[in-house]
Amino acid sequence: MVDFALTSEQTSLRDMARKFARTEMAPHAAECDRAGRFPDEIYRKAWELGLMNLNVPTEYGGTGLALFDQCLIVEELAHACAGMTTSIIANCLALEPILLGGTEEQKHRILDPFCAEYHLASFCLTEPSGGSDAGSLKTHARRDGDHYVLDGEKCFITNAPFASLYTVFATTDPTLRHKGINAFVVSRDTEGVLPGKEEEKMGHRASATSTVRFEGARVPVANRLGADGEGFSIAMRTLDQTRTPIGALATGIAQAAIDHAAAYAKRRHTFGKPIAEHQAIQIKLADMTQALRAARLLTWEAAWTIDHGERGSLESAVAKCFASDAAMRVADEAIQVFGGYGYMKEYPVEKLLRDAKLAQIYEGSNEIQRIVIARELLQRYA
Ligand code: COS
Repeated sequence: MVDFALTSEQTSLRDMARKFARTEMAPHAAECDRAGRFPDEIYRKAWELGLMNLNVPTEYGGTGLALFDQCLIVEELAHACAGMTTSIIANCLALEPILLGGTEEQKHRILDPFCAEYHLASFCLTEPSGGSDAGSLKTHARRDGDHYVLDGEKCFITNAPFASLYTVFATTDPTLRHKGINAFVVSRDTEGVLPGKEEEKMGHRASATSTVRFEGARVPVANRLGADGEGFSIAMRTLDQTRTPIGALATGIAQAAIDHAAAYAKRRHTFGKPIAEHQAIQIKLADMTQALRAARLLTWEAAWTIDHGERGSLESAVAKCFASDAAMRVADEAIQVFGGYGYMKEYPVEKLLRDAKLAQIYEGSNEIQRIVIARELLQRYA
């Protein structure tokens, strides 16, 4: 039976995340956005409350939540600030390759100390020469005895300036394309690991993004995840898991846009009555509500599918793609409801549009999501 009712545990989790989002994150969202400030103190509090390593099982020191429950939390956090949420959930993305490809020894050796304290990790796949064509990455891994030597550059890496650990994808032989790719866990302390300066971004300005250069960085073979050449599969399986929470993040942005637009529509008067009483505004709010509810349900369906042991490539791509497109439309309409005020930084809705835009790009652009969806669909007709 399909049941849309949350359990009492899920309701408590959602309420805890909502309280944290509204009391700790929202009051600082505008200031961090304006200044491009990385609020480390808020991320530390999120870790203290168990809101950070959501996907890591408790036996390795994480929160150990099902994907569905992670999505409930992510939507609440993103309602307050999508940028902060990106930095809070970046550990889930960076640690997922260890959960998928690591041995028991690697999981305990790497995750136990990492999760026992407040630490940040970054997922290093994208490169300056191409993000969508992940199989063509150029960062090189040369085997040298019981080490690999990494050389190359990653870009657009969330939390990279502040991370103590990186999961890095590199190739031993670019001519092999995806079959030559390996995944490595690299400590920030390693000589030759060089995070770059923070990028100035359009949105998600409370999150830090930079390049990471590897110049002869020596990584023990013991830190390779999976078998030789398994790195691409680990990256793809990671993204299957982590695209669904991006659907939840986009849903949180859309919910915030509707909350702001509906409240404003009830207090703003034109032609002698609140604009909420004009059908032009009601139609906008109705369309925004349809998009929001569909985004949430597709996200929940994808999370449910993966929690029930399926790969969920199609479902997670649908959720991420639909919800981020929906968030973009809903944020755009929220600005329209606010009129000229919506275009002003003094009001909260223009930030939502800037934040929604990234959800259409990162963790695989929405064009890539459509490729994944079409390939998965067509396979079913083979
Ligand atoms: N799970 C497991 N294996 C997968 C997989 C998945 N979800 N998707 C693909 N694979 C496997 C394929 O089965 C194939 O394996 P075999 O060689 O054994 O047949 C291999 O990986 C190569 O797959 P494919 O031929 O589909 O690779 P492409 O080079 O065509 O690329 C896309 C596929 C476009 C889907 C991939 O490059 C991609 O996801 N790009 C976007 C990257 C991204 O999201 N970046 C954001 C980084 S985080 S901000």
